[in-house]
Amino acid sequence: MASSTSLAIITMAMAIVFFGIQARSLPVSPDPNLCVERDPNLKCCPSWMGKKIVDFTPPQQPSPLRVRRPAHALDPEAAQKYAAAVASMRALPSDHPWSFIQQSNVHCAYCNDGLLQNGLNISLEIHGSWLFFPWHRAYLYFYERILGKLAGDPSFALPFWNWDHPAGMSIPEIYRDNSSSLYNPTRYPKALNFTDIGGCPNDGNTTTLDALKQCNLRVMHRQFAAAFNSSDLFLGHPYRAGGKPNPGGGVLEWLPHGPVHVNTGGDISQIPTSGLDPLFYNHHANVDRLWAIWAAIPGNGSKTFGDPDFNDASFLFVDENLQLVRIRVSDCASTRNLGYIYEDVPLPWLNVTTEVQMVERSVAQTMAAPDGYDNSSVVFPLVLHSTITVEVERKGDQILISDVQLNKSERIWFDVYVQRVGDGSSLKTTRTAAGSFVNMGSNGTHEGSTLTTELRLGISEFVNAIGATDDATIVVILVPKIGGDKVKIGKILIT
Ligand SMILES: [Cu+2]
Repeated sequence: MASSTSLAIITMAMAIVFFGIQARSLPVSPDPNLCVERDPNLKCCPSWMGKKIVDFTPPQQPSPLRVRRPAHALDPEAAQKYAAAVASMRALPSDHPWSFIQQSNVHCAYCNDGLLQNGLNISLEIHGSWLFFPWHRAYLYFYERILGKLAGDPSFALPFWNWDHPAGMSIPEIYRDNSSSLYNPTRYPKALNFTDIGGCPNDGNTTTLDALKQCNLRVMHRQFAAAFNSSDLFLGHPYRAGGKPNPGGGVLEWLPHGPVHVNTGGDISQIPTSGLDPLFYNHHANVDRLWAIWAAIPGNGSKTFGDPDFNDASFLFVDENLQLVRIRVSDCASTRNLGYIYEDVPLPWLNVTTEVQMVERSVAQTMAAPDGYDNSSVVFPLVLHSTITVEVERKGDQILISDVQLNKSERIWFDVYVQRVGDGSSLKTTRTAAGSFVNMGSNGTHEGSTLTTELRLGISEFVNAIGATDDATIVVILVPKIGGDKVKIGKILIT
């Protein structure tokens, strides 16, 4: 009797310890008093350190609902008002929290190892995890309201760069006039003609602009398909207080988000300086819009806000009343809650079919033995000096490329293809791109830290496309595009 009582007590104590640990919530939040200047040339700690903090309250209804419109379709009056507001922002003293430079610094401080996690001496990083979408939503919210204040227009709405529509697949006109506040001289001239959202380079191989745009639509479709039914795939991996930065971004953060930055060039192509290009905010408005589209798919919205460490993660921003505001991820659950919506525009990528390439076996199987794939020649971990081809056992419908090691400041880009294991006699085999890994890097503005992250891609649609639905193994091909010799791959699994 005595022993069973003590057993029960021990069990209870263990349960308390166990559930106590389980229940301890660990949402990420910034330290309001600490920021480290990592780069003397790019002082980006915000001017609000140490100020009194107020909790966010959503805009009162019925304040006007702001309607964000595509930048390429903005009427001249709206474009003029927007440019004038950004000009007012640029004219403010550089230490004013609303100034253009301070607005840019906010992004830099949250991503260049500037701000620290509250009470912990660890950098806070808002890229490469589930914080990516909500942080940028909150950031644009305050940016838009400050512009509205400067414009004297409470219904002012930030336009979005509609690069997922053929009409928006280049730098919109309103950003091109070099006398406008919306101009930035560091962009690549070639981005004026066409914006490659990832994998559709204007390199002369694709003959017409229309063909390039169709390629973009296929990429857009592919990326959405790779993430549409999973919040982990779409939003990115959990990132809790005390956790390592960059546990792994969502599929769309890698691409098209990354390539649109990189391919536009100049300030916007590097994380710490990207806020110095006005186009940055409109690029991110489109990223935010894609989140809203994804969340509207039945079932996805509720998947998003289940974990208290996600819901309660919080950020600090200066608002349009010059208050320092703490906003939680749960406040960002819907754009309506934040007083804005996106104009409904067509989604021409929605019903595009997944592209399957026929590849000469000799090209596709450069590392393969005549009777199959010789995995023994690929030993992990490996540096991605050149294309690698591995046959992987298929346990599920997600590719996991894990223990990807790189320096945060380096620009890295590799593509992932899936290919059917063909019979030995066939001369051709089918393959399709399943996604990409893109780290924008910071071009040495700050030494950067080493990070270990992972890329996860949903592949059911691609497996169907190559006709490998019943296959027990799939061939995975990694093709380095930028900085392959600076990235190490830990392992590849299909889980
Ligand atoms: Cu970005």
